[in-house]
Amino acid sequence: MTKNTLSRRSFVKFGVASLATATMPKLILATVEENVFQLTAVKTNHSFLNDGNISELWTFNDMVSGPEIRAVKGRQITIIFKNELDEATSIHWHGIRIDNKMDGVSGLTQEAVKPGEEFTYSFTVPDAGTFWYHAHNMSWSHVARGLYGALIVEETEPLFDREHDITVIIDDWRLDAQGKLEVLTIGGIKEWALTGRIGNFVTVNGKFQPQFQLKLNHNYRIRMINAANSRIMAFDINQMGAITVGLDGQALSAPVDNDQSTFFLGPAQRVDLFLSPKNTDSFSLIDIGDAEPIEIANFHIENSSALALNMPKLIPNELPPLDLKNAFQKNVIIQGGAMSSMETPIYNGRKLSIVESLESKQMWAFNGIANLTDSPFFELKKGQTIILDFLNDTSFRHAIHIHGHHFKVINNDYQENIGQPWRDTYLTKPNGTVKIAFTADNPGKWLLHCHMLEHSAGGMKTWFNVI
Ligand SMILES: [Cu+2]
Repeated sequence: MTKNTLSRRSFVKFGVASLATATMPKLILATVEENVFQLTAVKTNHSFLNDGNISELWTFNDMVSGPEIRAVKGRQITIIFKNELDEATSIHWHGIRIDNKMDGVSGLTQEAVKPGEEFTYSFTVPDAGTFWYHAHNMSWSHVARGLYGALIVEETEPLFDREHDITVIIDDWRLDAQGKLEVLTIGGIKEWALTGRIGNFVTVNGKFQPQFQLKLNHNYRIRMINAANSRIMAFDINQMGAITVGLDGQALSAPVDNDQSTFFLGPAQRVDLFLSPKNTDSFSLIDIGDAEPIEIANFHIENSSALALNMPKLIPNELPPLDLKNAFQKNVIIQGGAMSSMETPIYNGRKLSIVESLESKQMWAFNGIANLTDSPFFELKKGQTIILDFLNDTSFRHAIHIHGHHFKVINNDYQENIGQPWRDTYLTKPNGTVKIAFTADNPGKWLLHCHMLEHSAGGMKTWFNVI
């Protein structure tokens, strides 16, 4: 946490007044009809500390943490999007293996929707799981101001009712000394060159330290989503007695009984947990990813006469298998940022001077090239498998996200470990290497970028073509 911001302790003190209870997942307010939803981007006046200090947020449907959209696997859903802001924006449906035209990437798959205009998104949701949606035009600014929400795709046969299927969408906001959203630093050079924008006030479902009511021996699914611009969270879920059953919207082939004590949740990543309280001790959800642990929510367990029942079984979605023997291979070096061996990147076809790099804020790159180019980073035929061999040659961690596809980490010998989970976002370590593979079964122009949104805008963004 930077010195010029409020300490967390003072927020905890302030926060007591705004302690929220019974935070059920929000239902979308504007369900037009079955499988048709309305999302309107608007300005929202919001007091984080309930003390009269008002921040102007940008939200969907005037809700801090936008309305939760619920769909059923295999259905087509339609979202009528209206932009009532003063800036153009678009919506990306993170993790959905989607029709490329509907991916919502301004400048690649569509033009950003201008103020006062509408755009209708309509697509099939092929996978049951935990997903989310967020603005994808100037997302470093638009997401920091609140343009995001959960997108939950339910199994065709529901496994949990709504009371037992809990969404925990986590965001960090950067507040100033008055407790208002600090807008001057949105897009600041330090935000771009270092870790990205890290907030000092963490909310769950838009609320400060909400309390969830659970019942003894009942079975719950907890869907955790990291909606922060750049914060890497970490949790010790042994304290909750939970098991991991899904990552990035994809059910694991076998649940993980968490003997390793900590899991990381990088920007845009999701984890699904199963949880059945076995005693009535309340417990806190604590993010231990920062220097100081942050209590972000509390779970209160009510007594109940229910008998313990077996957890339901998740059925993994069907993803296109890997063909590693015939895979196309590409080396990718992640470069740039402060303390980097790369001085400046190539941007718009020309190597920048240091001054130009700072002025244009283009300071990150894949293989020396910052941001989108006219021709794709690589091109694949539909059905081809690709292996991307990453080296993170920077001093920072990066959350590498691939649009339209889910991938597996493969081992150093380029062999598939069948038990590896499917992911859409992978957290790389400084000086770390990782090989990932996916089968390009979905034609179109797809983005590949860091989900630290400042890094992405600062150049760590490219695209590939599937024909
Ligand atoms: Cu990054």
